[in-house]
Amino acid sequence: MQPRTLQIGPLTSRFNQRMAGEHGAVALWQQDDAVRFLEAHGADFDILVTSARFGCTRAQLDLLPNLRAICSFGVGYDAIAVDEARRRGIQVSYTPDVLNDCVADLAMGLVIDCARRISAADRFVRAGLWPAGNYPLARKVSGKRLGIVGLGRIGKDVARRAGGFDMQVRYHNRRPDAAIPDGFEPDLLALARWADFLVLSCPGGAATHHLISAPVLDALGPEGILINVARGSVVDEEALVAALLEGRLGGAGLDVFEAEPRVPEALFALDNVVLAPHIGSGTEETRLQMEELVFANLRAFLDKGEVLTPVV
Ligand code: 8YV
Repeated sequence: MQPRTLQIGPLTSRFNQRMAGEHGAVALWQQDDAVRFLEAHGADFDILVTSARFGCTRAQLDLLPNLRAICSFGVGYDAIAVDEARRRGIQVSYTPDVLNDCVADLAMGLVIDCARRISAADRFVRAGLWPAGNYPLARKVSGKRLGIVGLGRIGKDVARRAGGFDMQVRYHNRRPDAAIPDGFEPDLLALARWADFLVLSCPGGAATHHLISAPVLDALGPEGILINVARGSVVDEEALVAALLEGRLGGAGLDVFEAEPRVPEALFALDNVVLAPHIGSGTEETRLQMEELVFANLRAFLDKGEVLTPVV
């Protein structure tokens, strides 16, 4: 009997139609009451398709007693109850590597936008303010000091890009990375004190929750700029807003937020803050590659009993 697939939330219409057409996936989000549906039919499903955004909670897993695989669209899996999945022997796949370039590109774009105030300058011109006087001087990027929190696949691509701007790069990890032995900074506060830009590219989840605390923000200081392309949960957002409003932090480029898509409205008026709606992997090319990798993982599980890119 064909294993039964449940898709937990809508992705692109192309993805949704393909998953329904190729795998007969049932759309949980189209049910009148998702919990009632899982209580009544959860035992029917072998495979769950989800994303970094929709995840899969422990409570949802408990209502899927016969699940054998979870295939997620995205590289972050902090919204998936991975420990419980492992305990039950459920394979979990994600979509690493295919989105590294786009997320790293966005990180550097936010560095440059924040330092040179490009978005703010665009608003200045559109508001008709240029005839009244020149735009204020901004800050240089090339040759400055860039700190990276989380030197994983994406962090290494950020470091490579920063080298192209002749930037000095140091990083904070749980341990030094053999590929880049120099530049390891075991003390996050010391890295924040050193850096002109602090780029967050670490995983989300309990281990990094509020890792960027008020003391770290104060160490980065009134000349420092925070860039977050990781997860909103990595930053104490209340402390971040206070530091920006009180001028204790020089600026921020943010693609992720603790309660997204809700964003602290106190940030809206700040010209030293760039706000993006979680678009790190949001390009046609990359999202198509992520989609293909989800389908390849699902196909590999069905044909050989093993996903291709498991969360380890
Ligand atoms: C999401 C992301 O995948 O990959 C991740 O972890 O945060 C994004 O690329 C995308 O927003 C769909 O949920």
